[in-house]
Amino acid sequence: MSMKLLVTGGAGFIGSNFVHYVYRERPDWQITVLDALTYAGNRANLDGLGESRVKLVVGNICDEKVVDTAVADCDAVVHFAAESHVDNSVHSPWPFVETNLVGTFRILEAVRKHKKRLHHISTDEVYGDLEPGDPKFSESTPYNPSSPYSATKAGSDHLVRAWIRSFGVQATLSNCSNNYGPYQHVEKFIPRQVTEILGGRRPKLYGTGENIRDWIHAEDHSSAILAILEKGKIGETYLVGVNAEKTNKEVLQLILKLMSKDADDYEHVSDRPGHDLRYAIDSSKIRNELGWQPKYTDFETGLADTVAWYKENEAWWKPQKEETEAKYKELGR
Ligand code: NAD
Ligand code: TDX
Repeated sequence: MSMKLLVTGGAGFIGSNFVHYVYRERPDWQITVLDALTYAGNRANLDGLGESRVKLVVGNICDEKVVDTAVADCDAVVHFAAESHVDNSVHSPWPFVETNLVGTFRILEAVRKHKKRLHHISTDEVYGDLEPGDPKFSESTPYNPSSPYSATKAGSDHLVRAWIRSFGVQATLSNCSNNYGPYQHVEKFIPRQVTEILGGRRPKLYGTGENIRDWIHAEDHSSAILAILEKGKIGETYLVGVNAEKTNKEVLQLILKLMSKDADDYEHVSDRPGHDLRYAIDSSKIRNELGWQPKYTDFETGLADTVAWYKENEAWWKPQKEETEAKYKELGR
């Protein structure tokens, strides 16, 4: 069935990967991207997509009128738009409260009014962190967020569930683990390290580097979202991950190896306040109920593709780099 999709935050990292994925996989769908083009959004992320099928509306999800007009004109909304970087949230929380909570409220009110299908994108960080031996997060893990970022994402999930229960909004939710792949802003761990090395500097590990993240390629996250949009049960939450837990030190040393550097050619910098120790996802539900399967089951292959993308796309990341490192310098990291 042909569909008119509204993608909020579609000029950001995962949103744009999703738009490219849907463009390829569903050739008769129309896509409108609603994006404020904050420091994290980039028009260039949508380059190469035909204007007859993909339209960019530059606007803020906190703006009631803009959201109402965009939602009225679509069949379904996939809601990615958010402030997404934990370090920024610890430094300056207000934009997180505004976009992640007020913005999600605006989206919910518009889908309620216009009776549209919604898929809300969330994160594993809403569950807090795990000790190394603890069982992985599942759909029934209690919420226990640690940072202003994860607290506002948790709040947005609660709003979505309340709108489902109280108003019958037709929504699904997903909570995914750490994504990597093309178009990720250089403030994030993997692109920061790769572009530091490309710029002739040493990469930077927070604290001891023993913190564990569960890595998924953004293309696999995209295929999971499409599966939920098409086959997911209204009101349900699906956790998305590919069983790829790694310490930050392991990831960094893999990057160093892929870029032909010595394994100890990096710096330890001061740790993130409140730094979550470990995230890990049990994705049995989406695999068993929706038959979803990832493509990138080997992390090193996906990481090598990503390193190659940053090598080939210096013109894309160079303009973000100086300002990003200036912010880190202020934080002492
Ligand atoms: P990103 O920061 O790269 O992109 C966010 C996009 O939203 C940008 O294009 C930005 O311009 C836009 N935006 C921000 N505020 C806006 C506003 N008020 N109005 C309209 N647009 C606005 O983020 P990302 O890493 O692509 O994350 C996308 C979503 O996925 C977020 O909801 C995030 O919580 C979630 N998520 C991310 C990860 C990850 O590893 N990056 C993992 C799980 C879930
Ligand atoms: O320079 C660095 N050195 C370092 O050791 C940076 C930028 C990060 N780190 C560490 C902190 C984390 O343990 O690497 C890990 C990953 O850091 P980020 O890329 O900032 O990701 P994280 O904090 O885990 O959050 C990400 O995954 C979940 C996304 O940014 C969130 O939007 C998503 O919800």
